[in-house]
Amino acid sequence: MLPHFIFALSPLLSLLPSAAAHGYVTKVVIDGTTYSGNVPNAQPSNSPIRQISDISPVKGADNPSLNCGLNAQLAAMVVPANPGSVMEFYWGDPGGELWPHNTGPLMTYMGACDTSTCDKFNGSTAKWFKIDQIGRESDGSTWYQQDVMNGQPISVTLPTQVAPGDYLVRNEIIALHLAETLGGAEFYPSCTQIRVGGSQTGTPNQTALFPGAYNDNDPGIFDPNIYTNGAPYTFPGPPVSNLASPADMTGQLSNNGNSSSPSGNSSPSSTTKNGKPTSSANGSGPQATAQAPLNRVCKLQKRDGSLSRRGTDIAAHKRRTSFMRAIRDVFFYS
Ligand SMILES: *[C@@H]1O[C@H](CO)[C@@H](O)[C@H](O)[C@H]1NC(C)=O
Ligand SMILES: *[C@@H]1O[C@H](CO)[C@@H](O)[C@H](O)[C@H]1NC(C)=O
Ligand SMILES: *[C@@H]1O[C@H](CO)[C@@H](O)[C@H](O)[C@H]1NC(C)=O
Ligand SMILES: *[C@@H]1O[C@H](CO)[C@@H](O)[C@H](O)[C@H]1NC(C)=O
Ligand SMILES: [Cu+2]
Repeated sequence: MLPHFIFALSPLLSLLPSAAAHGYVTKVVIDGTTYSGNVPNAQPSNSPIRQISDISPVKGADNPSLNCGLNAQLAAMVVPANPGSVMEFYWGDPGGELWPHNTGPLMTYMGACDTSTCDKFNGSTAKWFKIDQIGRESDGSTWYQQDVMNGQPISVTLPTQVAPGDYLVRNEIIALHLAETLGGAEFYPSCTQIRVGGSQTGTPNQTALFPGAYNDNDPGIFDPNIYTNGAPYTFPGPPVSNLASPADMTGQLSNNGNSSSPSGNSSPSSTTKNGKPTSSANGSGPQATAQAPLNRVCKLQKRDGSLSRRGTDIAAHKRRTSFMRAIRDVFFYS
């Protein structure tokens, strides 16, 4: 009985995805100036990006680490930005691997550091407002997260009317490849400390706390239809703030879709579109990563025979499902 059990499982075990393959913000580029991230669980560096303890996901919508990432620590720098500045967030892992997931939304929030400068401010009291959210591309099945997997940055334009002061910018990937199960969602928040200049007077019409803004039962977090192409997706958290709208209007340059509804759930658009970061206006820089080599972890044979990394999460998901089925079969039928 026992040998049979082990023989039945060993080929499946070897197919399970590595638990180590997640990620962190390796660098942030603000209006062309690059700031390296703090490598998780290493000596802290001079960076505006708050250090996390591990590249593993934050699990559970009420986890305190939903604030700025796993056990996030204050960062040393507060770096300059302006209303309308473009911030690009690069995700990877400490070994240089690209982001491994392709299913789920990309969202960005700001929260004023209103009781101290951001290098001393505890984000658990921050009043966050959403400045960007993107989900599936216009084909209805590919998520923009696929672009992150391809090495693209998440590019976000700061609100053009935002008032001066220190802010945390919370860039978040939610990986939903296991979201058919309650509690399966993986949260990856990251906070960067910025000091906004200028003399605008805009204030957000609506704010939220982290944790607090999400619930594990939210339709965009526990989503039995996550693998249904074309299924509507409901972003979790508050709607995109009133402040974000003007900036989003300027962020649509490379969006062939030419859509223009900056508020609402479907297409605020200052983030990566069609595989091109909206901000690399002259074609150099980040865009050069568009043809990044295929990641060995993620190769997948498409029906036409070419290799694609799209669907990796679906493949992993199906492997897990067959793994569970194998266990069930061993226990119930052998
Ligand atoms: C913020 O405060 C909470 C609760 O006191 C604490 O657990 C957390 O470590 C603090 N975070 C930072 C970055 O200091
Ligand atoms: C804030 O503004 C956004 C964008 O216009 C809108 O969707 C949202 O409903 C507003 N919230 C409140 C509380 O008025
Ligand atoms: C975007 O749509 C507007 C209004 O329909 C149109 O005038 C404009 O030419 C379009 N721009 C592009 C780049 O397609
Ligand atoms: C284009 O990018 C290069 C390299 O980053 C930079 O030196 C140059 O000034 C940029 N040109 C424009 C027009 O932005
Ligand atoms: Cu992961």
